[in-house]
Amino acid sequence: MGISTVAVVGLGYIGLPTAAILAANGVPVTGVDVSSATVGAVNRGQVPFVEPDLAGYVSDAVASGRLRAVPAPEPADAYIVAVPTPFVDDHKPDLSYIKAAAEAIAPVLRGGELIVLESTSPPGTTRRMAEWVLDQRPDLSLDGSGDRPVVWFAHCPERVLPGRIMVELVTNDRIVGGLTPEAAQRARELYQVFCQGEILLTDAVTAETAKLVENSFRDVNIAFANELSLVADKLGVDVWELIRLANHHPRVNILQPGPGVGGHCIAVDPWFIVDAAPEEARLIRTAREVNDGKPRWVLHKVVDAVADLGAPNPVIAAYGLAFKPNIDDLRESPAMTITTEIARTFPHATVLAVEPNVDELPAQLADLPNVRLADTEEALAAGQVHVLLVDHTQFRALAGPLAEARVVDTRGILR
Ligand code: SAJ
Repeated sequence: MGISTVAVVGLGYIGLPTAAILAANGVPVTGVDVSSATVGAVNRGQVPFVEPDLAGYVSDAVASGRLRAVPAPEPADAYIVAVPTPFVDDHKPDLSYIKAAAEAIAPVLRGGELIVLESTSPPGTTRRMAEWVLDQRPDLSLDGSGDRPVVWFAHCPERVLPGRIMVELVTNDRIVGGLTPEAAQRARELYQVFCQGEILLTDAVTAETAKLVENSFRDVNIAFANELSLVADKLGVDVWELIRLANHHPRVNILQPGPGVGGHCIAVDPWFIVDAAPEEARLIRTAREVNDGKPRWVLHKVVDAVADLGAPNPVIAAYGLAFKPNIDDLRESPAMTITTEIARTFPHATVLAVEPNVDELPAQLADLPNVRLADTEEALAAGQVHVLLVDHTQFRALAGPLAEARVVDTRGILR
């Protein structure tokens, strides 16, 4: 077949690294994004978000002429769709970005192209994407029927861990599910350009479900740890010690409790399974509820600590806003939710938000009159109640200074 050119639709956390790694392997890539700011930034060789090593890949790819950002799809041999799949009210998946991508690609197809959906998607979405394309292009087909040229559709879910994307893009195994076996084969050829892991072929709906299952597996396991933190608190047991000891059993491996589960993947994807099989996915739903309930429980602990302090205008220091350690990503972050709720619950308090990975507060917090960004030294000196929300490496040094302080430690940093 030969894939000489690739278009990556959606230059976000997945699309831009994928475009850059393809370009680094010699493939001419157009990166497509509806945001003119993103198109402009990429064409200047800049990355609009923080991800280790990505900036170097993007600036090299643009400088070599192999990566070019454009506002709308241009003809290519293969398309990779990496657009958001959020959920709307009642945890229903919102496929509008995929539909918009499909409808933007359809007019430039000539027949013989491969279209790969990478966005994490509910079961059946690759088929719907194909329908959206072929509805616009009845002159093309899935299988050559009626002598119409074929377009090959596949799903290849991204599985890279934010913070390690440029490494895991190369080393992780990939699941490739085709709407037809030949589509899967062709998608494998595309991913072989940069993926050194195993490339496992299946059908599209199994690939879609596998990705959702991976993140649900992690969500259920984190929920177990979060539930244990509530149980241990009730029993007066130290949950970190409890888990450390239990994990000495050869077949036990409990994850770590925290303030809740954040990010745009693990807190979202399990709902796609619940939506697809609401009667059956009882454990998966409950895990989501347990994890989503954790910020409220932490807030109660802060309320108790402030009551114990008894000051009318307390200074509350919140350490960490990101959704996990050592990144600047604040999306769906339980630390953001908790800090916001602390400020709203205590309008007469001063809330010092410490987040070493950002230069300014996001609007959600900046709009609150009693919150400001502070550094660790100021928070340690002025804080009367200290709430540890993210285990950034810098915060490990807090165990000493906070040993005698009034602390709500959601991450076991003081241990
Ligand atoms: N967390 C805990 N306790 C733990 C582990 C994690 O509370 O023991 C929390 C984190 O603090 C964070 C959330 O869970 O708030 C999610 O963090 P994460 O590191 O588990 O995962 P993500 O969201 O950064 O990336 C996940 C990965 N999926 C799995 O590990 C199964 C990644 O491989 C996926 O590519 C990514 O979702 C995605 O894009 O779907």
